[in-house]
Amino acid sequence: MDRFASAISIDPQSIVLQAPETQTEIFEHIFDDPLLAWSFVLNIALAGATILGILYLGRNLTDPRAKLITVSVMLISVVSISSYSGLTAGLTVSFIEMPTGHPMAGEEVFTMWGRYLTWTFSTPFILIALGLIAGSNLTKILTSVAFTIAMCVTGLAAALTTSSYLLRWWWFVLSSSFFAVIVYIILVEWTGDAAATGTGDLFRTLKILTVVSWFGYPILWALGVEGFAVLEVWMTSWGYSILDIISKYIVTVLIMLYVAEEPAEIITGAGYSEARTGVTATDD
Ligand code: RET
Repeated sequence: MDRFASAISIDPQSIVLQAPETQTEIFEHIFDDPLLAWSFVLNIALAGATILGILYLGRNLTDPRAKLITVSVMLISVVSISSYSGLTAGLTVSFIEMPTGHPMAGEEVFTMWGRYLTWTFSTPFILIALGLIAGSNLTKILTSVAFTIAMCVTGLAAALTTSSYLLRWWWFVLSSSFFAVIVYIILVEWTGDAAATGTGDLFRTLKILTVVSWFGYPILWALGVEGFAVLEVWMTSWGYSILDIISKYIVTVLIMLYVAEEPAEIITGAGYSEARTGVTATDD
């Protein structure tokens, strides 16, 4: 034992033995649980298939705005395939010791924190695509993007806080209040914008799929190991994976089937997009 360790009477060996699991051990843990592993691998396959589908459906696009929507939906799956690769590799998951008060206090809990991190990059592209379909303006689109980033980062903080059970839930409340802003923008602002743009029918379907599936995420967080620990890890993981299928791939396919036709509403609709309007020449 060296002088420092003996002074505080810790056996250096025990420190080594209690060190966090290595990435290889986490990787093996994931593949020892086929249900968990499959919830990741299925999404890698679906994200890849969605990217190929977008390339196919978007192959003849000429309008720059239709292309912008296409790039936006493609980035959702680009982030997703990377996110699930990180989870599968054991790179973005950890065992985290829960604080006093948590139902699994003192235990090491398997946390897929990479999900919350990567939602920070995927959800903005979902909202940009939805806002563009609704024909909304830059202010509302950027507001929704800023709030979704805030929601995901505070969600990540909720998952990673180990000092206090109360603070975990405080982050959850903060994140939920940012989520409320997004729901308001989708349900009120963009619903009105879409009606004016002429994309109301498609937007109604996208809105229902989005709002219903997005509400599932905080519910799973609260019921899963991060929150009340009512659900097992593989159940939470499949829950998130299924929500991802609805909120990302199904929404993407619906958007692409519409955009591929380059309908007038999304490329030229009258009075439709302040975001699209550049500097207008004045008559003088
Ligand atoms: C958290 C926990 C804290 C409270 C709230 C949450 C909401 C998460 C949402 C996630 C949506 C993710 C999507 C991902 C697609 O790639 C962070 C779970 C409100 C709404 C659509």
